[in-house]
Amino acid sequence: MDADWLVFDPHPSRPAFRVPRGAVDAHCHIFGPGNRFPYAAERKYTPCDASAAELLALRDHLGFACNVIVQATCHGADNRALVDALARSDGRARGIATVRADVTDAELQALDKAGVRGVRFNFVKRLVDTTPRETLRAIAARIAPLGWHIVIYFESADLPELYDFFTALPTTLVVDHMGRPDVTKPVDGTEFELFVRLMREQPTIWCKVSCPERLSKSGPPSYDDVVPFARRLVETFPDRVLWGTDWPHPNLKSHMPDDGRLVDFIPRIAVTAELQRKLLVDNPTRLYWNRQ
Ligand code: 0GY
Repeated sequence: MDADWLVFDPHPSRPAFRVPRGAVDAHCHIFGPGNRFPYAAERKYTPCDASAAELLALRDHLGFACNVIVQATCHGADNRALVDALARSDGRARGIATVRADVTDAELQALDKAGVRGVRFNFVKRLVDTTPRETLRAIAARIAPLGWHIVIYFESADLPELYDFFTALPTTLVVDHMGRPDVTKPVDGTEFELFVRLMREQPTIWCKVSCPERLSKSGPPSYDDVVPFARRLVETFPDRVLWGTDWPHPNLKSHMPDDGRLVDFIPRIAVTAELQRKLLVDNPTRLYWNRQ
């Protein structure tokens, strides 16, 4: 394990906010265990083990019904740990995989059967080596017929350059962590306006209003500086937002959040029961469980 990487909180508090029945934690990961599911040779960090059993226990502790487990970069395109976790969930988890362009149709079908509903394209340079756009377009063409979507992860400073590439992709897109806004900049400033424009112009683009612990400069436990950004997205696009814990919080070096307190962040960004139900239940259920 990297010495500068913090371990997730083993005893998160019980949230004061009671999530609605059927709530989905739509962004979380599992790591290994490394002796069963080895980490990828090309990884940029080595995490602590964070097993499927621990994730399902956290789900119950926080009051959630379901999870969307996102393949993390430290497992590369080896989705075995993800598939194992999906099998242990009794249909209460869906997955986002990482695949290469040479993935076979049989492999895609098997992932689909396991509960995978999309792939992730990662543009964060500290996490992955660059994949040529042609390769990503080829993968998109392969997964589109399955009705899958693409989860995209990028830094806000890179959006101008990525904008046209994103809007030309053939599937629904789900943006991780609000496109990682610089929350020291104004919520109505040029940079965040570009992200809002992307969502406004493309009704097939969704986003996760997640990761205050990663984005905040004002810090825990209240992450006040992230609230206006998340709240604006929830209120402008109430039918296209998702929320997730990001457990076990890979690569966080400043502090490790208390997952119970993260759940208590939700009513500050989704301030009515209706917005909370859409964010936590209706939207993720539609995207991940009610495939047409
Ligand atoms: C996140 C964020 C990060 C890491 C990964 O796949 C990953 O390794 O997504 C990060 O370091 O910002 O969503 O988990």
